[in-house]
Amino acid sequence: MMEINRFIKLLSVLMFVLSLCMKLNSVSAAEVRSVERERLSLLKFKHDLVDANGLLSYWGSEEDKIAQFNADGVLSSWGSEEDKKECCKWEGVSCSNGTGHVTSLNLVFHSLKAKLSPSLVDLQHLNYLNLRANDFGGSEIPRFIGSFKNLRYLTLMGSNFSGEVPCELGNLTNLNTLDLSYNNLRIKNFDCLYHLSSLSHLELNGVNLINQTSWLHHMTRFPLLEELHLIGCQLPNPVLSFDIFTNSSLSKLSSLFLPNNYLTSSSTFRWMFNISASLKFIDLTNNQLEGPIPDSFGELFFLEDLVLSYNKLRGGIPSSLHNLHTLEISSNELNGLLPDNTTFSSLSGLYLGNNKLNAFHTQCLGQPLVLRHLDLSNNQLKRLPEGIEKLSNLSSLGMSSNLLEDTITESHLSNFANLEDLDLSWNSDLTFNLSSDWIPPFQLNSLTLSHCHLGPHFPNWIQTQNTLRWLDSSFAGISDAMPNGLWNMSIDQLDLSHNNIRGKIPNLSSKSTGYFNIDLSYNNISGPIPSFLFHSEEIDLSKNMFSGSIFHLCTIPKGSMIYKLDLSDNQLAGELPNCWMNISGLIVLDLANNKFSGKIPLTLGTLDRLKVLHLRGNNFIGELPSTLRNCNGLRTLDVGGNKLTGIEKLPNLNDLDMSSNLLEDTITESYLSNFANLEYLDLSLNSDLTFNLRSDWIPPFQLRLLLLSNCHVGPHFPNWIQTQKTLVFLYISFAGISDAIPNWLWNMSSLSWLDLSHNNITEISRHSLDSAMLDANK
Ligand SMILES: *[C@@H]1O[C@H](CO)[C@@H](O)[C@H](O)[C@H]1NC(C)=O
Ligand SMILES: *[C@@H]1O[C@H](CO)[C@@H](O)[C@H](O)[C@H]1NC(C)=O
Ligand SMILES: *[C@@H]1O[C@H](CO)[C@@H](O)[C@H](O)[C@H]1NC(C)=O
Ligand SMILES: *[C@@H]1O[C@H](CO)[C@@H](O)[C@H](O)[C@H]1NC(C)=O
Ligand SMILES: *[C@@H]1O[C@H](CO)[C@@H](O)[C@H](O)[C@H]1NC(C)=O
Ligand SMILES: *[C@@H]1O[C@H](CO)[C@@H](O)[C@H](O)[C@H]1NC(C)=O
Ligand SMILES: *[C@@H]1O[C@H](CO)[C@@H](O)[C@H](O)[C@H]1NC(C)=O
Ligand SMILES: *[C@@H]1O[C@H](CO)[C@@H](O)[C@H](O)[C@H]1NC(C)=O
Ligand SMILES: *[C@@H]1O[C@H](CO)[C@@H](O)[C@H](O)[C@H]1NC(C)=O
Ligand SMILES: *[C@@H]1O[C@H](CO)[C@@H](O)[C@H](O)[C@H]1NC(C)=O
Ligand SMILES: *[C@@H]1O[C@H](CO)[C@@H](O)[C@H](O)[C@H]1NC(C)=O
Ligand SMILES: CC(=O)N[C@H]1CO[C@H](CO)[C@@H](O)[C@@H]1O
Repeated sequence: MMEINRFIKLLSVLMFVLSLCMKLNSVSAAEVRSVERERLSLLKFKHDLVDANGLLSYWGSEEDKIAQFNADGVLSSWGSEEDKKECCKWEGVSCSNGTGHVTSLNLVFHSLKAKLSPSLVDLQHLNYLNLRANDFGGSEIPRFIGSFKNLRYLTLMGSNFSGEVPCELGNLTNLNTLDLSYNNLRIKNFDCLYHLSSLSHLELNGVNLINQTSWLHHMTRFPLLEELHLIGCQLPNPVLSFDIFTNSSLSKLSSLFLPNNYLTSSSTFRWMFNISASLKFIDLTNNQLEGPIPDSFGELFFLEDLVLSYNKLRGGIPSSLHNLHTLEISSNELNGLLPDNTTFSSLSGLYLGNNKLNAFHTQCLGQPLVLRHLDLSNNQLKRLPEGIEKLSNLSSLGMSSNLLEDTITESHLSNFANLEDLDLSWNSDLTFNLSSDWIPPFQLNSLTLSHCHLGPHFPNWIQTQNTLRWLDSSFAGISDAMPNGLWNMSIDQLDLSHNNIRGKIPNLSSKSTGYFNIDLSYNNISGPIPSFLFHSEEIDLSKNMFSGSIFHLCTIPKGSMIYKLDLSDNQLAGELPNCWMNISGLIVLDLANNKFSGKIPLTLGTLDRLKVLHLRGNNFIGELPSTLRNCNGLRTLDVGGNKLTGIEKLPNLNDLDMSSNLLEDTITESYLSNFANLEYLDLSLNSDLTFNLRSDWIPPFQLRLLLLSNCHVGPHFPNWIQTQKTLVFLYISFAGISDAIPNWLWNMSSLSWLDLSHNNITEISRHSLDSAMLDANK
């Protein structure tokens, strides 16, 4: 049997070699050997990897133990089993069609943990190496990187390399694209890289160049450079030596990305217009530019896109920029208009949000109307831009947070056939007067009209928006019933909160999708909560008139995505369902101030992500379920104002409110010692709750708030309170204390609110009286 197996194995190996030879029949034996060396070198590389995602499981063989170790990985195609012999078919590996040599290795985004194995040197025909987003454990880029003579494309972005970039990298004279971004690399010796004479695309984002005042000079040594990315390099202003300008060595540079650096106007505007006449794209976001935008941008004849956001530029936009396609100058201090003697006829995107513009007109935008995106949000505009209705090709219009006082009518909007995103929010004097049967010419994606006068009637035209995904009409003065059609729309973020919306939500039993986020809080919506709303992730229906039970919460599918459920301040009633294990992602649950009754269900204890639980102001009876102890993340538990009779130890609580219940327990040290992180404790208004704590007890917590009024605290003054140096609120009225007020109380420096009324305290020591009078005099 063994013999036969061995024979079959041998045969198949022979056939494989034969087939390989037939395929490569034009290739010499030396070539075949060198291809085989490449294959072994890849297997060696795999051997050195720790495969976080199990990616490499297919690379390997019986001899190669790694195979088992990586049983289910993505690189499962890498192996030396018979069916995996041909490494050109391995995941991420490509070969030359003619010779079979490995020419490309693409292991992007695999979180592989490794060192670069020297065995890779055998891949002499490699022209493409992409190791982006892996983890090389903070190792240095190995010197042998310089031996891949044919490499044209090299990306080590975000792969956890550190240390000095080796000089040998400069040997890659065929390199076209080099990306070393977002590692922990230093480049001390730029000179070694000067041999990279074919470089056309260079990215060094996140490399700290704070001391490289010659960075611009270095760049001029790459004469074929077309695209340069130096984002977040802490770039200083460059030293401007004469030869930077005289030898027009950057004549091909067309894209310059320099956001998040320390470049200033006085320096930048001296070199930018002279280093290359072919610049098409410039991004200087978040530098230290200030003062006016220079006219000289006009000398960059090919400039199409200019981004100057997050600087301190003032004034207006020079007419020399009239050829641009996109102009972004958000978050500056602009206060000037577009020049009205100039036509910006090719502008398709104009982003001027977050400046100090107090007027804007559109006549300079010219014909044809190519403007697609206009953002003027966060300025001081009182009027809609004159002629805005003529911008009929607009796709997005953002004018939120201005001082608009206009009345929006159909004539403003009826040319916008291509509008997709409209944001006019936070203009509290902006009014809408649109007829209820208006049918807009557009189909929006997003509509944000919060904090405007949209009401009093519900804007029915919204129902014509079949593609609407995001609707925010909160704080919009709507005082009307909701149209049923609203619930059939494809919206997935819906905010109608803080209006006066009436009516019921239809029970669309056929609807199985809810919302990412639905906020209907602060309205007057009544009737039961339909099941489909529970298919959402973040649900706020608080401060309405919803009634009925929430038992149908149990009909939602297991593994539901709800993480916030706020149903507080409604008229909901009945017992709580006991199916909380279906909503295991819940973090915030607020059912306060309803008419719920019965026991608090045991399955609440399955919510191990729960942080905040409000059940106050209902009619819950019995004890807190002991399962709540499993909610390790629970920080806030508010069950005040119910008819609960029992307490529970919940070690991680920050805030415990069980006030105004029917608690009958005796509180001892062994109970309170469980709460190491407690800051707020309210057990007041439990007339059968008794405190029995030793006078020398030292609690594990430092409270800010302690409310024990209307409990049995006395007759002795609770001395342990003197250990609570952070206490601000202390209320112990109606608590049967008859001891004298201790002196230490007057030394509690953070205490601002104190109520000891209605006890049987007859004596205040001389010292305390003095201090108290001192305090009163202050
Ligand atoms: C190599 O072969 C593949 C498939 O036959 C083909 O898609 C590809 O274009 C070829 N590549 C070259 C460089 O000839
Ligand atoms: C980089 O490698 C070091 C050393 O192994 C490790 O401590 C660190 O977490 C890694 N960083 C990242 C972002 O993977
Ligand atoms: C590669 O570069 C290093 C340092 O720049 C140099 O010493 C070495 O001779 C070069 N190797 C080859 C093979 O060109
Ligand atoms: C820059 O130079 C300063 C002063 O010489 C030095 O302390 C700092 O480490 C240098 N920073 C870098 C990133 O090289
Ligand atoms: C610029 O040209 C001069 C004279 O031709 C030369 O000496 C200098 O090295 C060049 N500088 C650059 C950055 O190429
Ligand atoms: C527009 O006016 C400004 C200043 O008034 C002037 O500098 C600019 O050359 C004019 N542009 C055109 C195109 O006339
Ligand atoms: C309107 O925008 C579309 C999409 O960008 C564009 O193709 C079209 O040319 C524009 N219309 C005009 C009149 O410029
Ligand atoms: C709304 O527009 C109509 C005509 O379109 C007009 O009669 C009415 O007075 C306007 N209402 C307000 C409040 O401006
Ligand atoms: C919602 O859509 C369904 C199916 O398209 C339809 O039967 C139903 O009448 C619609 N309901 C409302 C309230 O528009
Ligand atoms: C909604 O309708 C379904 C099916 O018609 C029904 O089972 C369910 O009880 C209703 N839910 C509510 C809250 O009325
Ligand atoms: C209050 O104290 C006085 C004297 O210490 C005592 O006679 C009286 O019974 C106490 N009253 C209460 C309600 O504890
Ligand atoms: C050194 C040099 O050529 N400087 C020029 C850079 O560009 C500005 C504006 O175009 C000119 O005024 C400078 O002479």
